[in-house]
Order: sequence, then C-alpha cells, then structure tokens
Amino acid sequence: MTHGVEGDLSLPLTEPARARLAAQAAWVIARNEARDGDAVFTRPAPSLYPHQWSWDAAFVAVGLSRVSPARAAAEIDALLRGQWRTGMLPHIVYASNAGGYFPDARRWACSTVCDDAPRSPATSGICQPPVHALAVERVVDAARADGLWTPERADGWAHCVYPRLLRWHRYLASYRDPEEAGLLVSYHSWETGMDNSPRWDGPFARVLPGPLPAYQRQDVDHVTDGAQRPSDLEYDRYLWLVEELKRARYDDERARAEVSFCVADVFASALFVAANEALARLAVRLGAPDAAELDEYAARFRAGVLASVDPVSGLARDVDLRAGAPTGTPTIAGFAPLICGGMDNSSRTRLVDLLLGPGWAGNPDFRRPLPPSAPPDAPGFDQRCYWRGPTWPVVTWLLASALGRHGETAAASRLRSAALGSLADGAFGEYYDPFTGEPLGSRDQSWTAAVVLDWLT
Ligand code: 2M8
Repeated sequence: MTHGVEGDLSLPLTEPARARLAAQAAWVIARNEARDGDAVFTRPAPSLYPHQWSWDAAFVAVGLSRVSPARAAAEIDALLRGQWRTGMLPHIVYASNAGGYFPDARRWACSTVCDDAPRSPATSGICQPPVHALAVERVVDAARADGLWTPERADGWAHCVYPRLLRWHRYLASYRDPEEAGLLVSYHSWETGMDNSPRWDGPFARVLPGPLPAYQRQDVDHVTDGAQRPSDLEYDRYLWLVEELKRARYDDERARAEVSFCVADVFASALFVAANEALARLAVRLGAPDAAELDEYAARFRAGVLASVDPVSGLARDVDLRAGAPTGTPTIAGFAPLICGGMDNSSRTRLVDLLLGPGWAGNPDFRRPLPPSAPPDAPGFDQRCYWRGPTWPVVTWLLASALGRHGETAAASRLRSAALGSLADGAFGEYYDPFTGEPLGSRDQSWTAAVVLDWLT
C-alpha cells in the first residue's frame, strides 16, 4: 500500500493565503452571477459559457452553501425551472437575455419538436451527470450546521425541491436504464460532461455527419488557442447528434434506437449512486416514503459500475452500445468505482494506488500530483486539450470527496492539498496542463471557484 499516511498532508497555504483565496473564489462566483427575470444563476465562465449549465449549477451550490445558503438554493431553483415533463433536467437552461454561445436554444428547437420540453425557459435537449441531490443535501446540512438558516427554513426548502429531484432520479432510472443494467445511457458526449474525452473516440468514429445546417462556433472566440478546445470535426459530430436527436423528437426510446452515438457511462452512473444515497437520506429526514426505492437505484447502479470493471486494469469501462462492446481507452472515468464505493478493501486499495501512482497523479514529470483526465500513454492524449489530458479541479474534488466518504482520508487529503497548491495562483482555470500547471480554457471558471470555496470554508 503506497497511499498510507506519509509525507506532509497539511494544506500548503498559510492561513492568510487561504482566507485570501477563499475571498477571491467567492468573488469569482459573485461576478459570474446573472439574472433572467426572477431567476438568479451563475454563468460557468464569464464569457465562454453565458447560460446556466446543469452540473456546474450543482457544484456552484456546494461552493456557496457555506457562504450563502439562500444564494445556493436560488442556483438550484433556477436550474429546476428548466425541468422537462419527463423529469429530465436539461444540460443547459438558456438565459433569455444572453447570447454569445453556440449551439443556442434555437438550434435545439426543443419545445418546437417535443411537448415534454418547457417553452420557457428554453433549454437544451439532453442532460448531464446527476450530482444535484448531493448539492441539495450539502446546502441543507450547511445551512443548519452554520445556523444561517433555521431548521424549519432548511427543511422547507428541501420539501420544495425534493419532489423535483425524485422525478429527475426516476427519469434516469427508467428512461436511461430501461433494461435495469445499472448503467446510464447517453446519446451525446455533452451528456457525460467530458465532451471530447478519448473515452468517446471509438463511439464517435461511428458518427458520420450528414449535411449540417450552417453554423459558426463561438467557443473559439473566447478561448483563442483553438488547440485547447475540441476540433472542428468534433464539433461537426456534436452538431450532427443534435440533428439526430431533433429528428427523434427528443424521445428517449427513439434516441436509444436511432442516434448514432449511444454509450453506457460508468462515471455518471457512479455519481448517480452517490446522489441516490443522498436523496434517500433526504427522504428519511423529510418523512417521504421513497427511501427504499432510492436505495434500490443506488444498489442497481453500484452493481452496474462494479460489473464493468476490467479485471486486468482495475478500471471501469463504458460500453459502446452501438458496437455492443466495452470501450478500452483508460481515462479518469475508469476510477468510477471510487465514486460509488462497494469494492472490497483490497480492490479499493489497488485502485487508490493506481490513481496516486506513477501512471496517473504520481507521474514524476507532472507539476503536481493530480489526476489527469487521461494518462499520457492513452491513445488520443493531449496535455493541453480540454478533456484529453488536462487536470480538472472539479474532477479532483469529486474524487477527493468520494475518497473521504469511503474512508480513504489520507488519499483525499493529498489530492486536496495538491489541488489547492495548483489553484493558489488565483486564476481559477477551467482545466490545467498536468506537466506545466498552466491554467487552460476559461479563467474565472465558476466550478473551480466553487470547489476552492468548499475546500477552504
Ligand atoms: C463544457 O461543455 C460545454 C457543452 O456542454 C461546451 O464545451 O460548450 C464541459 O466541460 C461541461 O462538462 C461543462 O458542464 C460545460 C460548462 O462548464 O462546459
């Protein structure tokens, strides 16, 4: 076992530096705040992402929970405005007063082709990993613990959002896992949150874009080094999938049958386990009768993730449902079992050792011991390009939190300490070059600020 208590686990920052960094993080989120009518939400980045994104909103709520539970709750409330009749929480809720992002709401045309989509606010037609129950539990716990809210106010808000979250989880457990395999099905890599990860190169090789309505990328106006963003070919594929989804009228059954990208995602499934456990705890607290159902979802998806583990590498593998086979490319998503738990001790130790070892976070050439989104020897690795290799503070946070939850406190503390060291420059990058530590993508990224706030408050 190489990840025991060894080395200096203390945080690398002095008290004043920590206080300053926390204040800067809060300020980043405040500056990214935007309004749309009565709704108040946080743009994931000042110019690159001007609307509200689903899992970003949850991370922002976690970060804000110790600072302002009211603002954290408003973030979740704003997102829930976009919930579809099926229960789906869309991956983007568009602000009616903001432009500058493509694809815009018109391109998705959700409420035009599908009665389940709300007319207002306009949304995208797909979803993102289900981390929201984790955020709601955190907001309620923090508000009560800090005495910022009375228990009645905290539970009152939880009562309001709980039925919406339950519908979201039921949507995922039924529409996205109709055969009860314990893995969530995605029809677009944007649903997985790791858009151009090498884990999707195989499935995307089968996506052959037909004639596309003309479009103009806007992301590369904001991140001017295009090498840090997905390629034009990747964008063609992303936009082609939107056309296919529109043609399927965003009907889940049709999408599963017709859309040319269809994968079972181990990372989102593992997050769904943790989210179901959180929602079950909330159900018990609120006296709602659904805890057993939510526990059943958690057990089903945990079994699905653990069954996907490759016995040789120890990593979980997504399934390319169009090819009918597991994907083989090693990426950070392979560590999904650490998120959902349930492994025996020796398997868990082996996986933690792998994560912290020289093939991953412990690469001796890395600036800091942080896990990359893909390891340097993976096919398709690129140290500066988006999800193809850089380290993502929000993913480090997910792993560190899960390790902490499952008793791996020394490993959790090492990751947190290394991450805070890399974030101390106050750039709040969207992602970082693992070799040089340079911030990449957007600066002042909200979810990066949110995880800093969570670690420091
Ligand atoms: C990135 O994705 C969007 C599309 O959804 C984009 O590149 O335009 C991803 O990193 C995604 O996980 C994230 O939620 C979003 C906003 O931060 O940006």
